[in-house]
Amino acid sequence: MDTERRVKISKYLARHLRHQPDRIGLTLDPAGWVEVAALLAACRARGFALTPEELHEVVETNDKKRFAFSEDGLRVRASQGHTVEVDLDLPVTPPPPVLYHGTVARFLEPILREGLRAMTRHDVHLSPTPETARRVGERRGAPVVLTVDAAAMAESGHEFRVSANGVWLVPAVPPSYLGFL
Ligand code: HQG
Repeated sequence: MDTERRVKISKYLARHLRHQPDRIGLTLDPAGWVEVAALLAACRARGFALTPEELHEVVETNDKKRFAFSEDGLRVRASQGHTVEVDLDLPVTPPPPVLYHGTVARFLEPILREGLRAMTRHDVHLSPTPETARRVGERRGAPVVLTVDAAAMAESGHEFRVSANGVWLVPAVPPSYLGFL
């Protein structure tokens, strides 16, 4: 499969496994899973046919491992990034001492005033390295990387979780834990 097709399938899956499952008549279970067979049928019915092999290739080779199969291989879900209500059922996990958030200058004033908020997603997304955070910020313009004192946050009871693809998730980051790289 060429890169263009892979990206097209990845975007289609992200749209329907994170944001608008009902657009193609799908219902996610409470943890965000959908039967592979139901997903393929729904895609086909909406004129976006893909083969089981293509689905496997996209899930396995995705640059950010955005999707994952269940252990039995019968279900698939997005690993994070949902705007629809899901409970990914991830365990609370002690974070590394420092995490990073990539953003852009125009958001800094509200971020430093009110902290990082989840906005349309479930959680604030934090990166384990400054490089990854920079790439996240670059989606919107010249990146600005903020540090998050995750050790101090965890110490005062904030709950961190980590997605299957290594994104750290926390409901919010108060401004006092933020710093500049
Ligand atoms: C900003 C991509 C104003 C925040 C990436 C960000 C990531 C505030 C934007 C994943 C704010 C939200 C998530 C506040 C936060 N006031 N702006 N108080 N608090 N913001 O897309 O972290 O390709 O929901 O800085 O790689 O950019 O989709 O979050 O700029 O992992 O798999 O509000 O999305 O992954 O934007 O990106 P987003 P994000 P995928």
